[in-house]
Amino acid sequence: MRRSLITGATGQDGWYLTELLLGRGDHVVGTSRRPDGTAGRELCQAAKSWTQPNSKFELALLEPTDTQQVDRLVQEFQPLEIYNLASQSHVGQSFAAPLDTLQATVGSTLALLEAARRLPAKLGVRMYQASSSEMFGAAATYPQTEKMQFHPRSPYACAKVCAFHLCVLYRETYGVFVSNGILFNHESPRRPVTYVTRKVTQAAARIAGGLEDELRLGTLNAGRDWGFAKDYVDAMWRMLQYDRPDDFVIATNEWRRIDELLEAAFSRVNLCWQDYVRIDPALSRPAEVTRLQGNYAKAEQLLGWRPTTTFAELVNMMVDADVRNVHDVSPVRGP
Ligand code: GDR
Repeated sequence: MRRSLITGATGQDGWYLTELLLGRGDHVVGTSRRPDGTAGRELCQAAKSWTQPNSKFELALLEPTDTQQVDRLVQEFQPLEIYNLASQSHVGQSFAAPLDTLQATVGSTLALLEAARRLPAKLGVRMYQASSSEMFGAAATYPQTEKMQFHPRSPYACAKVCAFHLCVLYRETYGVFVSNGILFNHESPRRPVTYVTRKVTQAAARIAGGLEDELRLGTLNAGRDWGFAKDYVDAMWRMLQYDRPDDFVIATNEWRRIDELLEAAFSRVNLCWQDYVRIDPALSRPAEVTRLQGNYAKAEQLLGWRPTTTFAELVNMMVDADVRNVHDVSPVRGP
């Protein structure tokens, strides 16, 4: 049985990746800081239905920045594939907690790189690093490719740039097979409501259901390249099947402004977003990234990867899920 390790398994991507790997017959160990919390319980429950006769799932407690804990788990489990998804992944919150963000992102990456390089070479471990389009930040040209310079605009992005370069360093210096996935924004009905897409789709559903009467956003003056998270975890997996480690942009080649997101979501429930959306400066960021748009040509050429879901299909999927579950979750107040 192939052994795979996923750190930060209870997040959106961890769910889709666990599903993919269990479907392929892997023995998956997912890690979380709070495996007994709601997200952990829900993931374990869902994993039962994804587990095949030949696959297996366990959720383990792990502090991903604790080098000893990480090393112990890696040496004992001896995974063939490691997916490092653990991080403080909210860009807005990174301004309020810059040091925590840096420590969580850089510390977890370094701990895994060290553990991976100490594994016997004959095992041939391969590691995936969750790098981010936020590293491009204030980039002046579009669309963004693997060759472009980084210009981070948040503590989150600075931390991701550092982790990215650590991976390149360990690849070049110690021969660790580690690939950076420079993923642009990727969303789904499993996205937490603290991110703008889900905040918008949930608000559209709640307003249509008469449960809310306004949506507060930090700014409309930004746009992103939004894809479907399930497509993006498939790209992670493909990176580790490729014959050499490398860095790949994963994106859709298209970008949409936030007002286009609002239009798509609110029109799905026959509402006019201009009647409900208010700008709240308290929700804006000290520094903003106004346009991210990726070019996935390299991933298509080398990995055979391309996105399968359009922006309109993604938004409709998310709004429809929020309409179905409109009474299940409470609205988000913060950014
Ligand atoms: P992002 O995602 O920062 O791109 O990072 P997010 O959805 O948080 O923001 C996207 C854009 O929307 C603007 N915005 C708001 N955002 C939030 N969350 N809440 C608001 O009320 C709001 N109003 C406007 C933001 O300012 C921004 O311009 C995501 C994360 O998943 C990262 O971990 C990942 O690395 C990148 O995507 C790729």
